Amino acid sequence: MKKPIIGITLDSEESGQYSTFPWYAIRKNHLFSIEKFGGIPFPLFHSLASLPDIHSMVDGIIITGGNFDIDPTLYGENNNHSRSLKNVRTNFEMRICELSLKKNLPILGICGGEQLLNICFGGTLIQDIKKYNKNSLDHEQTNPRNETSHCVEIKKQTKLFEIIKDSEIQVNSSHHQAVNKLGKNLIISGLASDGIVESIESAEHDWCIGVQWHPEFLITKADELLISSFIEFSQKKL
Ligand SMILES: [Mn+2]
Repeated sequence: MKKPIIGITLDSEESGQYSTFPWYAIRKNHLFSIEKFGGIPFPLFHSLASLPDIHSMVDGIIITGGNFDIDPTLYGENNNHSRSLKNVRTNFEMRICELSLKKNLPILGICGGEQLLNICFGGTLIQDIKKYNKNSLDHEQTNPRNETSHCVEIKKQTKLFEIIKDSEIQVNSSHHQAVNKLGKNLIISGLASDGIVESIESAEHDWCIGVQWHPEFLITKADELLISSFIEFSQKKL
């Protein structure tokens, strides 16, 4: 049986550490978690010129996050609290997301990728959680990221609940922004105890889910169920 090819977006840096020239990067666990559940990861470089060809080759898309923010002007706000921007990357991810939604291709948005999904559907972001609510949980956990740090309530009658089959899960947390106004035709499927949105999904697509945590670390059973469902669905699209 042919394995599904999973397009996964890369991070980029202009200079430093690996090379003084521009380079791409991705954590190994992103790729190996795809492989573990039967997919072939296909890292996506940020080329709009190659986008239509690349897109016709993949069976599912993962939008990853990184240590940067999405330009708030994309959701109609001034840049109040954002950290560094990566506009070439964001532009590429927005285009591939739009194309994938049009083709009803399975999409998993992880962390910044979940936030990008919300913007793609016309939503907005909380630009800085601590400034928005000083009593919020610490969503930038200080313990290692391969451990959990807070719990998420999963709403019943959502696709995510159908997959995870649990109404309360433990997750890791590595974000200073979050979904604010929800995009059109999206559903909130998971909330932290401070009310911060932790997961969203499209009501009009077969498999389009965004999670604020990092399931690629495969810390919990819920992480495994989520990645395996995504790969399984990408397989069905073949
Ligand atoms: Mn969190």
